[in-house]
Amino acid sequence: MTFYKVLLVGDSATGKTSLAHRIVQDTFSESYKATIGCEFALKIIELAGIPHRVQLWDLAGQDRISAISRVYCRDAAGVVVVCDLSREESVGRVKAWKACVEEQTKNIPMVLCCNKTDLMRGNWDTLHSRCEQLSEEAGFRGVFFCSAKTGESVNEALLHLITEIWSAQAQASPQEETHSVKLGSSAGKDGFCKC
Ligand code: G3D
Ligand code: MG
Repeated sequence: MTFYKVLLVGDSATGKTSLAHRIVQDTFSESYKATIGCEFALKIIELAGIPHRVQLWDLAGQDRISAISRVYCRDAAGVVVVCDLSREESVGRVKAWKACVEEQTKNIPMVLCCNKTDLMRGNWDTLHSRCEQLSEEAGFRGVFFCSAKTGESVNEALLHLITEIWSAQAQASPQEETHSVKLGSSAGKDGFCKC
């Protein structure tokens, strides 16, 4: 079975931890503690009948974009860049997040998750279009308008990313297949680990 390491990056409080919990446990809580250090969680995603183990890495202290370490990025197969639709400055920083990860990785697929759609009221067509344009300009493999709270489009975003990773790796020569990582079975009962 393949293992894919997937990074969650983005400004602090955009909803990375909440998205990880939604993906792994299909739950949402208003009271997750701010992430300390790094948490990772495992999720099995089935694609065309083949199970893929996805290791989600959720790192804390990410307001400083330059803080992403080489260790965090090592062997990553894909990235979810998260922004918060209710805080436009976080939308403005998605390109910087993408560029920062790109400095440490080899051209891996990335998707953009614009989180907290449940907070959007009235007409937000302009913001929606801005996100789509940003995604296209920055070369994301897809943009998703999600809510960790309601679950809207969360699984779709991850499924799309895994499909992109899978097809990218299928095209790579066997020698270049360096993005699958091997794991011990260190996940806790809830599927989450801390380091
Ligand atoms: P982070 O891991 O990126 O730092 P968190 O972000 O997952 O800790 O979420 C930060 C805050 O945003 C939390 O609220 C959390 O409940 C809220 N949040 C996350 N996702 C959503 C969402 O989809 N919709 C809404 N409405 N809120 C969301 P607090 O109040 O604890 O700061
Ligand atoms: Mg967090």
